[in-house]
Amino acid sequence: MERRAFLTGSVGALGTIAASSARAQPAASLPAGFVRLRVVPGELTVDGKVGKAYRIEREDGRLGWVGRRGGRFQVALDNGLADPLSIHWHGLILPDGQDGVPYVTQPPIKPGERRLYDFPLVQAGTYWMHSHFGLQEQIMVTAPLIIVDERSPHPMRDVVMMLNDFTTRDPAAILESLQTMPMGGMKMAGSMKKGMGNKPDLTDVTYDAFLANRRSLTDPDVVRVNEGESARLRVINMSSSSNYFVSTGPLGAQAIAVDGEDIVPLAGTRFELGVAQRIDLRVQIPRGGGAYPIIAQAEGTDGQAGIVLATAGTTVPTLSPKAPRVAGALTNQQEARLRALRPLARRPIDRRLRVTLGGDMRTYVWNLNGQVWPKITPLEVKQGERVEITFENQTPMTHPMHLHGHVFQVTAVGGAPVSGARRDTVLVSPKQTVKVEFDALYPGYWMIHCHLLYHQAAGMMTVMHYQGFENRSYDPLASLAEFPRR
Ligand SMILES: [Cu+2]
Repeated sequence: MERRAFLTGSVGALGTIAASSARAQPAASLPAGFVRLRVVPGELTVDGKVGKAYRIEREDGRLGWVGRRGGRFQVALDNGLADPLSIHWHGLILPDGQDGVPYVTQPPIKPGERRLYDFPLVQAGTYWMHSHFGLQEQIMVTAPLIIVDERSPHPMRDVVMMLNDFTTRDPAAILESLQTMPMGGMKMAGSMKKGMGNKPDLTDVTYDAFLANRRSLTDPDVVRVNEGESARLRVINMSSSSNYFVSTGPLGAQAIAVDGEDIVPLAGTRFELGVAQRIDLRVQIPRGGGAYPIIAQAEGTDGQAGIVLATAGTTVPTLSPKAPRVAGALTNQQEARLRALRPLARRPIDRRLRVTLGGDMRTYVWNLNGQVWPKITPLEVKQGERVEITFENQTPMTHPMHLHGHVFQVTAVGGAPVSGARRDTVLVSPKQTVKVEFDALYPGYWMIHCHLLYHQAAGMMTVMHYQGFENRSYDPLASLAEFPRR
């Protein structure tokens, strides 16, 4: 019932305002109710190293967007960069034409151009936004997208923890070294490899630092909390190619949602978080207060980032961006333990799709079903079908697999059936098979891809297409011809 209203007028009424300059556009010229988001260049100095850190910011300079369930996502997005861009609203159920995939659902937004987005919010939870253009995600064209549920029975202090991997290098040079050096990044000279004892099957890019809320642990974000209160930590992995272990230390935590969707609470102190995934952790600040670091250590490295929850008058401890030990690999055992709070209704599967994950570090060509983007054949589904996707990982590396515009339920991890979490990005461990299910309700062209930025850029991406769907404002198949090739 909601879907009809949702799709009506979604694409045609929007379109592009050919602004002379996004920078010159005053907020007053916005349509009523719209929020202006500007993408602007920026830099960060992290522990003495300077790197690009672009911003998607509101008028008040804060990153990203916050809304409420039942409202609308009404955003005027201004490209304040010298390059084209395209922003994807990660995890949202939305009209295909506003999904922000350049050359597939929309033409890129030119420098100085404004693009309008307008659709109803049918979800609530922790989402994010990031560029889907080129390698802009690595230079932190990333921001939170939070949808608050005002009906939530347990109001909590909301704390957002954004994780980014930070490099002083040009991402294009990183990709080129991965593609041209023997054994990918492992033979790379210089600062990229310095001091990092990682293995090629865990991480293929070595970073200068890991950041939480864009800060290093040498100068962390200290969030003021009150003793005795509960906080909802919305941890968002905005990294380009780093998975993390998130530790709450002496604060016991309960994971209450993943990728925006509620789960049966899972207690713990150390949680796995793959690239592009989110986890909401409920923590309780003890009576008596104190300072409580929340630490994320990157898989396969000794690098870590974090924030500190601190009550008034507490001394914040000195923290190091280097952990005492190199972290091992994520196991994906957590995934098998997650249970959706509201599982999909059971019904027979109408269509089974198989997606094999292939490629290797040596050639650094990555594929899905043997096909390398953009030379792909879309996977076809029909509206109304219950669809199962089986991800079969044939490589010795973990891949975070993301489906656009849908929320799936994990139904098997490594061959073991589960009534798993509902989410939009699932890790598939080396040689592992993971199954997911969803109802095909949203006609369009929807990307399926590995969310490791350099894998995606090296071909690990395909499209799921609804039979009979045509994008009237934009012809994705014709536009694939424009897709930049290296
Ligand atoms: Cu991958």
